[in-house]
Amino acid sequence: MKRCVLITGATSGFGLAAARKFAAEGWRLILTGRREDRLLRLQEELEDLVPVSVHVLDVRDGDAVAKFVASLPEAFQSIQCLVNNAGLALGAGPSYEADLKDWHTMIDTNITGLVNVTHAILPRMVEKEGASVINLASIASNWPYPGSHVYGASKAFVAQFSRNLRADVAGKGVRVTSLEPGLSESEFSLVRFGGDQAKYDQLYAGAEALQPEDIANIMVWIASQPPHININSLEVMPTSQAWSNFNVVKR
Ligand code: NDP
Ligand code: 8X3
Repeated sequence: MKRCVLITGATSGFGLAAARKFAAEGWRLILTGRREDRLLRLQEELEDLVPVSVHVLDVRDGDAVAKFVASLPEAFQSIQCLVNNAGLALGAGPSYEADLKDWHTMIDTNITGLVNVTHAILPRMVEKEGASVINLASIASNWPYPGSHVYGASKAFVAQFSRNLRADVAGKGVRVTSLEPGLSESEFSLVRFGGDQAKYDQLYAGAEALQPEDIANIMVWIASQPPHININSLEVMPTSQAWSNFNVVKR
């Protein structure tokens, strides 16, 4: 039987592009997100290519995650790849001006949500030779920058959680990857800037940012490696992006 991938956050950006790319490679799809209209449109678009199962799911809700997994149709119960992609940043200002609710939402989504889904799915993947967990971390996992505070810290959790999972599943057939993209053009920044289109346009103008399709190609490449290869972490930036000098603030 063809392989099956579960992608969280498939209604936009990386997750949407990944759904299309995995489908083009013949993978069966389990797609989740909160926006049902987009899930249904995507199902309609892809179901001529491969079997597609869509589920409205807020990853922050542990009970809903457990129910979703328990209710998976039979043809979708054997999962070879989990893409833990659902996530967000809220706000780009300094920590001392941040909204505490935004911090909690990032922690609940990027950490608790990812943990909820992993806890529900990983036991089903153990002993499946060549299975893959691909966790969406970020360059913000590895490098500090002003305004990253809780977002970057939540992604540092994802990167370390990935390494720790990998230590546990060694010898169990499952690969784990921390995928760490840099500047990428998607609704991510609209969400982060509270819907401010002008700020979004300014960020990406002339930046030649990574596109969701670039990341989707990398995801499929990771999942398609021979079973004896584990890509532990993969940090990817657009060529236009690089490190800057250390900041010295003179008073
Ligand atoms: P998008 O905003 O385009 O997509 C985010 C996806 O996450 C949407 O499908 C959204 O679906 C879903 N999502 C958000 N909150 C929840 C929730 N509580 N429950 C379920 N689904 C949720 O962003 P990207 O595609 O760019 O980002 C995808 C991942 O990659 C994120 O984890 C992000 O942190 C990470 N990343 C992004 C980078 C970038 O520059 N764009 C760079 C590095 C990492 P819905 O709203 O329908 O629920
Ligand atoms: C998103 C990339 O640089 O905006 O994770 O934090 S960055």
